[in-house]
Amino acid sequence: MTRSRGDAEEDAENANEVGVSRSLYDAFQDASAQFPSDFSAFLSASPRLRVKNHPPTVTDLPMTTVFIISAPSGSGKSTLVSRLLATVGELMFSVSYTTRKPRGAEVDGQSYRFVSREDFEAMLARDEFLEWAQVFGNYYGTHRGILDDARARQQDLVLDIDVQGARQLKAKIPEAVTVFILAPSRLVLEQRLRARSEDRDDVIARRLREAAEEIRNYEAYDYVLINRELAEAEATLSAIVRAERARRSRIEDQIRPILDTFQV
Ligand SMILES: Nc1nc2c(ncn2[C@@H]2O[C@H](COP(=O)(O)OP(=O)(O)O)[C@@H](O)[C@H]2O)c(=O)[nH]1
Ligand SMILES: [Mg+2]
Repeated sequence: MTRSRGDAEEDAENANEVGVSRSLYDAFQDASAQFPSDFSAFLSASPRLRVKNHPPTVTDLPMTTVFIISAPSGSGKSTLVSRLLATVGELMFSVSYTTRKPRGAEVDGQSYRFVSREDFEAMLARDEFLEWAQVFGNYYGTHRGILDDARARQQDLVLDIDVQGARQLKAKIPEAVTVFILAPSRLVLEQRLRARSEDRDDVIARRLREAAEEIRNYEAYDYVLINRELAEAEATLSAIVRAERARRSRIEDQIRPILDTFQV
C-alpha cells in the first residue's frame, strides 16, 4: 500500500538532516565546490542538507561511493589498487589500522597506520571501527572517521580489506560496490607468490590455503576480476569505477539540473 507522507513524519526519520529549498541546496553545493577547504569542516560537523519532498536518493549528498576490493595475497591487488588511484580521479584510499609490523619501505600513514595491540584493542573498546578483522594473527580495521573524511572531500573511497571486513561493511552500506580479484589459477598464484620471494615455502603453502578459503567467498561480491594480464585487469577495474559512477541512483543530483533546462 502506498500513502503520502507528511513532511514532519519524514523529518522525524531523518533527524540528522535538514530539509531546505532546491535553490538553497544548489547554492550550498556551488559554494562547497568552489571553496572545498572552507566547507569540509562544516560538512563533516553539520547535518546533511536535503531538498524537501525530493526522493530519498538525494539524502546522501554529497555522495561517496564505497569501493571494496578484496583478494588473496599475490593476486596483484596492491598493484591494481595503486594503478586505479593513479589513473581515476576523485578517489581516496582508505588507510587501515593494523598491528602487523611495517614491511620493507612501508611508511606509517601511507599503506597503513601501524599501532600496537594495546592501542588497537583500546580503539576496539571505544567502538572506533567501521569494520575490523584478524588476518594472519594481526588486527586490521577501518576507522569510522575515514568515511566522514571521504564525504567531506566529496571523493569516493577505495578499501583494500579482507572478506570478513567486506561482509561487515556491505551489511552496513548495502550500496557499496564490492570487487574480488582472482588469479587465473592456483598454479599462477603460487608462481606469483614465489616470484615475490618474500616468503619461505611454509608461508607460501599457508598463503595458498588461505587463498582457497577467501576464494570460497567470491559469491558475496558484485564483481569478480580475473587478473590474467595487468593492463587488461587495470582497464576493467577503472571501468567498474566509472560505470558505477554513472548509475542513475548515484547521479540523481546531476540529472535534475539538466532536466530543469528542458523544463521536464
Ligand atoms: N577486514 C580488514 N582487512 C584488512 C584491512 N586492511 C587490510 N586488510 C586485509 O588484510 C590482509 C593482509 O594485508 P597485508 O598485511 O597488507 O598483506 P598482503 O596479503 O600482502 O596484502 C589483506 O587481505 C588485506 O586486504 C582492514 O582494515 N580491515
Ligand atoms: Mg596488502
